[in-house]
Amino acid sequence: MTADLFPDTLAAREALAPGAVLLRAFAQGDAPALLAAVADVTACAPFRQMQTPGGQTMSVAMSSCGERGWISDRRGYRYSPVDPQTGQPWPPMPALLADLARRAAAEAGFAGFAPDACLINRYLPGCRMGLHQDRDEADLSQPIVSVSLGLPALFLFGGPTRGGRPLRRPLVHGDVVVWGGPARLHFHGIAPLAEGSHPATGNCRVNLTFRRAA
Ligand code: MD3
Ligand code: FE
Repeated sequence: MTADLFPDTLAAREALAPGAVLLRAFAQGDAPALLAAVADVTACAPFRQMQTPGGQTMSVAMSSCGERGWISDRRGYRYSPVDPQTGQPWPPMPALLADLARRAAAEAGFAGFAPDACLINRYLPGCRMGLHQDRDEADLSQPIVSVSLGLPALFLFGGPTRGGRPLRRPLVHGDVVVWGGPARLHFHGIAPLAEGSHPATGNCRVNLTFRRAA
């Protein structure tokens, strides 16, 4: 249905906030190849639930590809060139992923985006991500591109401070959002994932976030 209304070449664009551009269904056509690439990456760098610095286990399972991967443990949040679980460099970022991120960023006005990190988040029903800021990247003038695949999620979008009621927005299979400019440091999170089944992923949601970490 959405594919007919908004083919890849003419994705619906919606400004969620200054600096935050939703490109609805932008990745829909590429979704099968993206998920195949994710399966290749996670065969080498398996999904794992990391520890927060406070000692909690995150409900979301994560992996990464590219020159850097985001990690969390008792020592803090950071980017690492090596997967601490395998001791090996993260798998290279598949060209299809890097290219999709570059095209989406350009569409939102960020020409020349060259991500060196792709964080892969896997949500099973009940998994959530509390409100947080993404501020572990060296150059905060670079945007973040996020791609939603599989089960829908309720995205929570706050402001530059922790206070206030966040906006709630569904993100569905194939949606791409580019977060830059004034939205780059806004608080955001994901409400607990509802049970469900999606033809592309089964019982889970996969989110890719492309970053320039170093
Ligand atoms: C707004 N992931 O990995 S993607 C994360 O769906 C993260 O897995 C969520 O938040 C997920 O850090 C949300 C949407 C997103 C990503 C980065 C942002 C929104 C953002 C950075 C700044 C502002
Ligand atoms: Fe985030």
